[in-house]
Amino acid sequence: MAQQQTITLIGGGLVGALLAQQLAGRGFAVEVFEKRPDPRIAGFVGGRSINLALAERGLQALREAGLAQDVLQRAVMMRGRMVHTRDGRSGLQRYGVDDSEVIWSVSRGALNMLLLDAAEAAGVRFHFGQSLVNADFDARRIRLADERGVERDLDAPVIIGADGAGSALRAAMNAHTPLGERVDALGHAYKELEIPSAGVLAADLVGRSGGHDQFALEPHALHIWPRGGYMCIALPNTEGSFTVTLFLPAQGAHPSFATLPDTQAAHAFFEEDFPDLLPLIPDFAADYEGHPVGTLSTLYLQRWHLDGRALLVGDAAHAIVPFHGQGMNCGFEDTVVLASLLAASPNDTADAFAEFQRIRQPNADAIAAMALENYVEMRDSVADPHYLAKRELGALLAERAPQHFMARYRMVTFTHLPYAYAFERGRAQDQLLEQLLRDSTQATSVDLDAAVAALRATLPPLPDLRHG
Ligand code: FAD
Ligand code: 8R5
Repeated sequence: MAQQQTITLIGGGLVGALLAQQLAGRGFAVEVFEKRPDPRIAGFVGGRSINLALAERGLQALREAGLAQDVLQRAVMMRGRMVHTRDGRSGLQRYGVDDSEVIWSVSRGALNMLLLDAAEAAGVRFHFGQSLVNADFDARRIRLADERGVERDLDAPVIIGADGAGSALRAAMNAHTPLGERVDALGHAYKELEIPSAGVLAADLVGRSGGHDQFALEPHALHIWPRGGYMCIALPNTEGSFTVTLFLPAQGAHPSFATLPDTQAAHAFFEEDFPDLLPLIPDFAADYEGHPVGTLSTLYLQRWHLDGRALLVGDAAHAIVPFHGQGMNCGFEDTVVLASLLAASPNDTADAFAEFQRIRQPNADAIAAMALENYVEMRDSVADPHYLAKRELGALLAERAPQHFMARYRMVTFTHLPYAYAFERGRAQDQLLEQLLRDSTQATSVDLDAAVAALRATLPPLPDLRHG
């Protein structure tokens, strides 16, 4: 690069901060405008400990940025799903074959601050409390507002929007050239509640919950209370607390958020449906009343960029429902692809942006679809005998013919195979499992030699999974 090319990034959240670090490392001058104040000074907005599941795709991006070890040090390993049934029993369904295939619970605030430090160390300049208001793509200028609402205009020849699901840059781009935007509301919403560390809970509860010293529940698992049309989940935090999320229809017949308008109704509902979970949430009423109801939708765009002038990445381009725990992971994977495309053609951003969309959009569409499907799986199929038989047969096939069978969840969560490949291969494998289980209701009564032969005859071997 003869002259250092400037890239203006909108949003210093998870994807913006990681992308900024990678672009600065490749020689770009990166200016980031972030609406919120610097969380390292102001404390993370929201204050509550909110955690996210980090899986292999996100971890690989962090490895390439040299940050994986730092992040893992503060993460809690989750080996599988701990399913809590209505009868009060619980059992662990491992996500992978062993402890090399686990996911990690990380604090959003801590992760964001670590990424900001790393980006700054790489030379990125952050401007906090600066919100994008509008953009003039023909004049190549952006309009920003500070925290008092005072506006100013700035030159910005190349703009990347990492400003999240409600992206202001997307709105500005769409006003210039329609992006073909479609937002599919799920119709379900969520509310976060907190299980404090066991030290804070009453001693009798600690005794009853099995005596994990600091944790009120098994810490090394993602907990699910599936209840058919809805569910609760809980992810562990490093300090021994858990963040619980209730997922429920927004409107309609009981139970929905509409039929649980106040804490009394919600408390009665938990007593009925989550009796083992309720005693672990001592501030139930305050949490339920104080925390907002979050909405869930999938965002589809026909266009992610305006030639070489502006591009959307992360949630701004492809927000998805949370049920595969892949929103951040997918956004982190975006940053690796984009940074390498831009490094390869720093002076032809139009080409890099077009190529980015060409590579990433089919994969974003695939994870959007799989995330929707995983809600059904989490909230009810985990208790369905046919589903369990398929899962068991799949595990047997994976053991016997690892080159030919890998559960879709494992492809998504523990490999770098493109999401679109995992989606397609998962469908083909599922068809075969359905066929094999047509005549027998139990995995153990299937002739495994014949099943493996059928598998080898119908499907090509999986790609080489050793990652470079
Ligand atoms: P964001 O993280 O939303 O960052 C956008 C940034 O842009 C913010 O800092 C915002 O302040 C800033 N901004 C917004 N508007 C403007 C503006 N006008 N001007 C300037 N700046 C602006 N994903 C997973 O992979 N695993 C999980 O377990 C998981 N759990 C989740 C739990 C919750 C409660 C939620 C809400 C999401 C979860 N996700 C998870 C999804 C994940 O959070 C997102 O996919 C990820 O944060 C996307 O990163 P982003 O940088 O694109 O957007
Ligand atoms: N996001 C997750 C999974 C898959 C778990 C499994 C699911 C909360 C708002 Cl709902 C959900 C998963 O199939 O056993 N891995 O990671 C994270 C999830 O929800 C996050 C915490 C969430 C948005 C609220």
